[in-house]
Amino acid sequence: MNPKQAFWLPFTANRAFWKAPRVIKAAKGHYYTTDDGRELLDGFSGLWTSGLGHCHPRIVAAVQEQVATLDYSMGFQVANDKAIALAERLSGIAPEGFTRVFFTNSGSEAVDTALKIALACHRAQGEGQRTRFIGRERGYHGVNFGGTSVGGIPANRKAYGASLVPGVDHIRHTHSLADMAFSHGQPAWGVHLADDLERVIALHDASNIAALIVEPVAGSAGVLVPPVGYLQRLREICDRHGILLIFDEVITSFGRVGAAFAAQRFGVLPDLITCAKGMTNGVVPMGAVLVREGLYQALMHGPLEQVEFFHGYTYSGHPLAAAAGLAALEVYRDEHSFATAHALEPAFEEALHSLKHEPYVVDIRNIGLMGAIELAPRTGHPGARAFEVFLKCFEAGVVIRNTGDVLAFAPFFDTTTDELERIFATVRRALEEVA
Ligand code: PXG
Ligand code: PLP
Repeated sequence: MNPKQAFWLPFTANRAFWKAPRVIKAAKGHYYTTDDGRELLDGFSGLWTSGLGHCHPRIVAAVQEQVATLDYSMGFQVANDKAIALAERLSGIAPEGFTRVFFTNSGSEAVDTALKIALACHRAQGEGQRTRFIGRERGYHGVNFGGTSVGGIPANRKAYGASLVPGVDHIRHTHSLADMAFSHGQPAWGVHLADDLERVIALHDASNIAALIVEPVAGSAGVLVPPVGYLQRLREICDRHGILLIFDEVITSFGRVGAAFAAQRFGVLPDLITCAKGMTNGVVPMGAVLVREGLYQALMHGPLEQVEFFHGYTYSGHPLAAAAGLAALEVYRDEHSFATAHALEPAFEEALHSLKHEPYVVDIRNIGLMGAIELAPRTGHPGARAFEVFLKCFEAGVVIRNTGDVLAFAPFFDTTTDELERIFATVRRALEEVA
């Protein structure tokens, strides 16, 4: 074995990777620099993470100052000033009523934390039998056991079989090529798909169900945009049955859909929100669960010296991550970043949909600055065509993302029309070449 290949890459075709490694060594603004000195235009904002661009000077400065001031302090029974300040700021931009913030280090940890909060709150309210979770087909909720179990991407579940968390069921996903291909924004068709929740509730009985977890816009499965009225109907059904609604906003929060949270854009209030990625603009790993006051209060009983929620990570509220988060939130506010992102949406939509007649394109979907182009799979080799397009774009100096047979796009909030032009011209050429 070549010792240079000790690094096992996540969600990567490792053997293919090491035949022709793609290695980044620097980044600034909208561009990466590779180890062989090439400049690449980033069409995916990191990994949905970095809407403000790479190495934003204010976030860099905040992290540099923090690391020399307080590197780490014990996070259990002791707090640091930056985590306290960030929780207050997050609660300030969250939808009305989300008064409490539990910090994690990733979206996956935020998801597993939210699932545990849901169980603990039901139990504290005398409904300890509510232990089942409902997810959705094609949902992605990270890779820990809870998130993998409520997730609905078959490849992510296959290797773990019956060892996933028991008591989980899934409702149908919302995508239908026949009924909504090439929709701009929210599809007009499909609100009735929310009624599938009633089927699953009838099967298990509402009294056994703790929570439903969905992404407001499914990201990893290839940008599945909720049909008009769909999220509202999920909310109504959950309310009717006392089921908590968790919005997994790891991708959709902090400007990606032109608002602080997708809950605000779609006008639907969940009970718990998970977020990560854009919280620090991707600069330091961090996630969080935002919790409504009533749920928090449900756990705040018993003797004062007693721990109310037996859960937490060594690095929950890490001062470096919190400093990065505070700086990111300040930039979002000072530069009106969410409005900037919202303003770019029409140009992005137009550029994306201009590829409608290119070879193999069977669907194009978008909302906010999330976009997907779905390709017809190559017979016997699912995903191969999109992977080739990704490779060709990378060689041509543009970074996009492929998942299955979907090409995904996530421009920066201030990506220019020239840059959009370049991204999609590069994809167009790549599609013609794989033809
Ligand atoms: N929930 C959602 C909705 C996510 O999108 C996670 C949880 C997990 O977060 P962490 O920080 O543990 O990765 C995510 C992460 C892609 C892609 O290509 C998306 C994610 C991660 C990697 C790739 O769409 N989302
Ligand atoms: N494994 C061991 C042996 C540990 O001691 C700890 C934390 O103390 C963990 C796992 C969990 O690590 P973290 O708190 O960073 O999630």
